[in-house]
Amino acid sequence: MATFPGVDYIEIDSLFSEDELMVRQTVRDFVDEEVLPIIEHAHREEKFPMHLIPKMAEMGLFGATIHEYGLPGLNQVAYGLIMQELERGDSGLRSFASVQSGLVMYPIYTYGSKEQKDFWIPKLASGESIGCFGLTEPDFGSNPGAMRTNARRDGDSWILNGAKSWITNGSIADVAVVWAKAEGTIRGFLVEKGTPGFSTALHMGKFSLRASVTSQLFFEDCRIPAKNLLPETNGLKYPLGCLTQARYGIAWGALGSAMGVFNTAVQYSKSRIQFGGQPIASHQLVQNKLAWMITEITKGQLLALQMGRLKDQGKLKPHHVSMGKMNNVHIALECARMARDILGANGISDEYPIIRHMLNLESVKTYEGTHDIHNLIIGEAVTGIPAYNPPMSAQAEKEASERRAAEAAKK
Ligand code: TGC
Ligand code: FAD
Repeated sequence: MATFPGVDYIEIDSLFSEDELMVRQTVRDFVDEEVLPIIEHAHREEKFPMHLIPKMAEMGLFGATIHEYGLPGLNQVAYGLIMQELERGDSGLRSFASVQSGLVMYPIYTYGSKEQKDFWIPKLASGESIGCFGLTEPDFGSNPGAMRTNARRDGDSWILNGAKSWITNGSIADVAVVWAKAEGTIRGFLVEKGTPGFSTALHMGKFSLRASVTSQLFFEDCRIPAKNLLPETNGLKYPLGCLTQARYGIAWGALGSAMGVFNTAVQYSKSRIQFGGQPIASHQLVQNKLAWMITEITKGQLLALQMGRLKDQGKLKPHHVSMGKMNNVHIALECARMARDILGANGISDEYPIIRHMLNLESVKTYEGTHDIHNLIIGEAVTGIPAYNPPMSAQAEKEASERRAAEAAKK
């Protein structure tokens, strides 16, 4: 298997430290040697490659930026490069690491009690335990603030009721970080596998992120010990704070997919001969696509790198991260579509990685805030005007009210 050469058009590598490059190389080798040979099969079979978890843990890929508990304490750029290389393997692999690190270890480490941290951080870092993050609900995706899942205090416990949907790792998780309205405010709970009243069901039939487990979570009078409440959480900004971590990782990760498909398209176009012996790479229309791809990848790299440097200085704002997530996923998806085109019929075969990346990126465009929600976040930063919930016209208000009345009558 040939080693991935990377994509570096304007010597961006000179902006990384030796340590950052070393981390990248370690994960790059892992992906070349252990992920690429098995990922098509995992994708076909709709299975997450569980056997890779111990190796990823051994490399320090879970909670890599944490300085305590014997973890590597890497800077944010090195963390981003890890995400980039993992996603070059498969978005599902990066998703697993994003959720474990950014959406489970981060809230426990940042908002948890000392007991919660001491118990869970080592287990999650070693891969002995797997975590998931439950925010989205069947009726509340882009607008999680309106969630229905609720928790009521009962003596030394909280009683949890509700449902979460589209939860990465949901059915394989040992601990779920679940967000619920607890007596009026949104709080985080650690729900352990096997807790009576807690069940899960797989979302089957996905044509995207097939090598990733996605589940629904159900809570029916589920009794959670009070010690499992994340004590520092008190409002929507706490789950949104976790999303900032994961979105940052996606901004880097999407570049990995883009680099993977670009590299495949260059190689293929140089060896594919049509019309009189010329490789298709010699045609201007094909070169135009490759030029667009490498230009956008290069701009995306600079955006991700600047975000990382700002994050290390404590200056990165959520609306900066929105630009990175939105732009880099968008260009990665466009690169995948162009690469698919360049490969002709072979572009739709999983003998090549392109169609898999292309389908995966459709999910990545939607999760962690859709492309359009990030547009609105940037729009709010620029204008100071939130446009998520514009006032309805009198006619639309009347129709919505009639719809609600009809639904209520049906029930
Ligand atoms: P809004 O009033 O704007 O904000 C409420 C409070 O939160 C603060 N805040 C943030 N804090 C930290 N990080 C962020 N990214 C933040 N965004 C907002 C904000 O300052 C405010 O603080 P305070 O002190 O005033 O209370 O809230 P809103 O209800 O109007 O919503 C705004 C909106 C639409 C941007 C937000 O709801 C949103 O981001 N929606 C998208 C939902 C989303 O991204 N869901 C992702 C679910 S997890 C997932 O997809 C995992 S995929 C994992 C994988 O497999 O990789
Ligand atoms: P909706 O919110 O219904 O949006 C539908 C469309 O309407 C989108 O195009 C959206 O941009 C648009 N829209 C919505 N509101 C507005 C508005 N105000 N203005 C303009 N357009 C708007 N969630 C978790 O909590 N944890 C997970 O681990 C997790 N993993 C996931 C894994 C996968 C594979 C997928 C596909 C999703 C996952 N999600 C997870 C859920 C994901 O975060 C949501 O799907 C996402 O937030 C969008 O919500 P929705 O699907 O309900 O779409």
